[in-house]
Amino acid sequence: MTDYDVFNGDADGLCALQQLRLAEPRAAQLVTGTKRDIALLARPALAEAAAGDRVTVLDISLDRNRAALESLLARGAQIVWFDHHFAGDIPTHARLHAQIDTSPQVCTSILVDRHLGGRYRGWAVAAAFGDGLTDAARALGAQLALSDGDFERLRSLGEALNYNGYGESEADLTIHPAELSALMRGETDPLRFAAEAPIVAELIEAMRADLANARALEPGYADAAVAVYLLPDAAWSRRVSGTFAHALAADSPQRAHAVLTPNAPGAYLVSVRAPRAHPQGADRFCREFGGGGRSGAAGIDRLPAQRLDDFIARFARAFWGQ
Ligand SMILES: [Mn+2]
Repeated sequence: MTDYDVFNGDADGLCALQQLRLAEPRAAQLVTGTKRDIALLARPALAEAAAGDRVTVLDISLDRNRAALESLLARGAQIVWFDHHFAGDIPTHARLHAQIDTSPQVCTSILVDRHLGGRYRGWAVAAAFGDGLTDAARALGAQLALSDGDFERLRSLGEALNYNGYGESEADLTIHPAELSALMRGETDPLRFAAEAPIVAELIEAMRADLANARALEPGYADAAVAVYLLPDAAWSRRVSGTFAHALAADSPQRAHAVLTPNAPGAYLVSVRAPRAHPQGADRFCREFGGGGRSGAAGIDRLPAQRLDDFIARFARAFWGQ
């Protein structure tokens, strides 16, 4: 019998697994990757999973893993699934136990916290901060009698664990999430982990250094209404692009921003943020280039380099609500 722990490589996935394995220790095979790598159930590591094997799946969309799930069920595996992403129809099956809740103030670690009756709640608070659910993190932490300083330490831990998941491939990450999970294993107190584990200070420093690199760049194009930044072809660029776009939007709420990062030969990954003051139109704009997203924040997966000038010209001309 083999156990598999399949989890998104961000703060939420890590902290969800942390709580479950504190409650029920298992020497499972870990299947994880970058934050953007969500097709985890189709990994070759699971190809042999069959009757008697137990598969725990955390913080990845059931809908995006449906075919692999059906195949695992057909092979007789037992599956437990916690998640807050779009799931579509959840198959009814005696060997599938799914706890899926897509409400906006919930993350996977909060669902696991509920399942365990709040036994390892500090880890769920860190995860909620990492997923950007500040209000949910504060509400959950209110039951723990945390000081303001403790809240800040859990926030910084959650953000650092989350930041480590960003990158185009596993080679871009400061530490592989499976290794990070192994360092966390057995620790009941996230505040002690934050204070004592050297990896936490390393992750916080990596995030600070990446952002400082990005902030040192001049925009490739800027006027009163928009700014476009072109990051160099480097691992730190691929880690920082989304965080940098977020920081720019917070700094200049009247401006629309685009951050372009080389992610393949002759192509860019593009993060677009509409002005914070009028968070409209980012998705519409990105669809012109085959991308998508939400009205305030959207993106393009592969912008061919030969369309760069056209992109900048149209971005500058687009109506951003001013
Ligand atoms: Mn999550």
